[in-house]
Formats: sequence, C-alpha cells, structure tokens
Amino acid sequence: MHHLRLLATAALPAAFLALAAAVQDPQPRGGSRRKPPQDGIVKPTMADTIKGAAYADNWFAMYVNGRLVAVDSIDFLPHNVVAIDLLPEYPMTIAVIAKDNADQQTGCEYGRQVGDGGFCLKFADGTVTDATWKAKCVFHGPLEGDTAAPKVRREPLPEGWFLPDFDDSTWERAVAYTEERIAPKQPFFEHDFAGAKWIWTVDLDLDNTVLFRKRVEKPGAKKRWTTKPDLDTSGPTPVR
Ligand SMILES: [Ca+2]
Ligand SMILES: [Ca+2]
Repeated sequence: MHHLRLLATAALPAAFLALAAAVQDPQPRGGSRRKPPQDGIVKPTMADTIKGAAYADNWFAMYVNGRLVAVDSIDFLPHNVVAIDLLPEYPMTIAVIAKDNADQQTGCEYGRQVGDGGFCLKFADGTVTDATWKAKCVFHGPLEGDTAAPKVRREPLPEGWFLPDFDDSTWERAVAYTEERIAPKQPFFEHDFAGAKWIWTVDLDLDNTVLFRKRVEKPGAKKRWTTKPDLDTSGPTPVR
C-alpha cells in the first residue's frame, strides 16, 4: 500500500511535465514546422543599436533606408523630443518630412499669423543635422507673406522621395539656423543635441512642409549580426 502511494506521487509530476512539454511544443517531433537549429545565427542586441533624438517645430516623420522608423507623436503643441533606438546599417539614408503648423489653404496659423519651422536631430554614431543635408519645400505660403489675401503653393511629394536610391541632386542644401532664431522649448534642452544644427530651407517662415535627406557613409562598417527581417512593415503609407 505504502509502495503504491509512492509510485502514484512520483508518476504524477512526470505526467504533468509531459503535458507541459506538449503544450509548449505542439508540433509533432520531427515535423516540418519545428524550429530549425539557430546555430551560426548572430542576433543583434541593444549594444548594436544607436540612440538618437529628434525635435521638430512642429512635426516630423523619419525614414531610414526606406523604412518608416519614427513619427512625431505630437503634431502641434507642446513641442516635444522623440527618442529613437536605431539599428544602423550603412550607408544609411535618412529621409525626413517636417511640417510647420500651417493651415492648408492659407499657410497661416492662429488665423492670420505666420509661424516658423525648424528641425534638429542627433544620433550617437555622430550623425547630426547640418547644412550638408538636402532640403526641398513642397508647401509654401502665404505667398509673399501676404496674410490679408493669403495664397499658397503646393506640390505633390516626389515619387519615392524617402528611398535610398532617390535622386536628390536637384534639391537645395538645407540652411542652418541659430538656436536663438528657432527658440526651442524646454524638451530640447533635456536631451543631447550638442553639435547638431537647426535646419530648414532658406525660408523658415513661409516654407511650411519640407523634405530632408542625408546619406551617412561609414566606410569599413560591418554588421555584426546575420539576421534579416522577414516581416513587411510597409503598411503605413507615406504621409502627405
Ligand atoms: Ca510657416
Ligand atoms: Ca511652428
């Protein structure tokens, strides 16, 4: 009798273990959907990433190597900083759409006022915004700064403007502005933007939607990891 009870208590945990194993691994052993061995696969870790931050007056979305990687979570006010973890692959093409707050029909804000823009970015690999970036305005107004009878000029986003192989040779250089001219709000000073310049087009006031591009080269840079994404993240359509 004593013997039997011992046997039962010993057998029960074994049965539970078998059940738990079956729940965790529902595929038949040797079946085609079992995980392949991952020997030789090197996965990236957080140590492979670089940290960055971006501040836009008033809003931005950023693509890296053709992929949408960051969207400013606050469109108008308050001004905020977006912190970004990036898994860098070089050459790295950064493409940004930045928008000053402006009415689509008048180019004004608060009724008949003209607001100004500004964009600043810094990544831990040394990438910063400066006058080497390319810039293109796609929404300008009010024309001539005329707020009494405001008119605007708009053009569609160039096809594939955020893709690495897009030809931006006809775009102007970005123009760097002083911190005093931009007058950023407090969140800017709570992050490390040292060495980064404020950029926009030549017209900080009337150019309301601006595209930026920058190709970052890192000769000799090698990826430590071997994994490749299989998923399709192209769902979010380019913003307009
Ligand atoms: Ca404006
Ligand atoms: Ca603004």
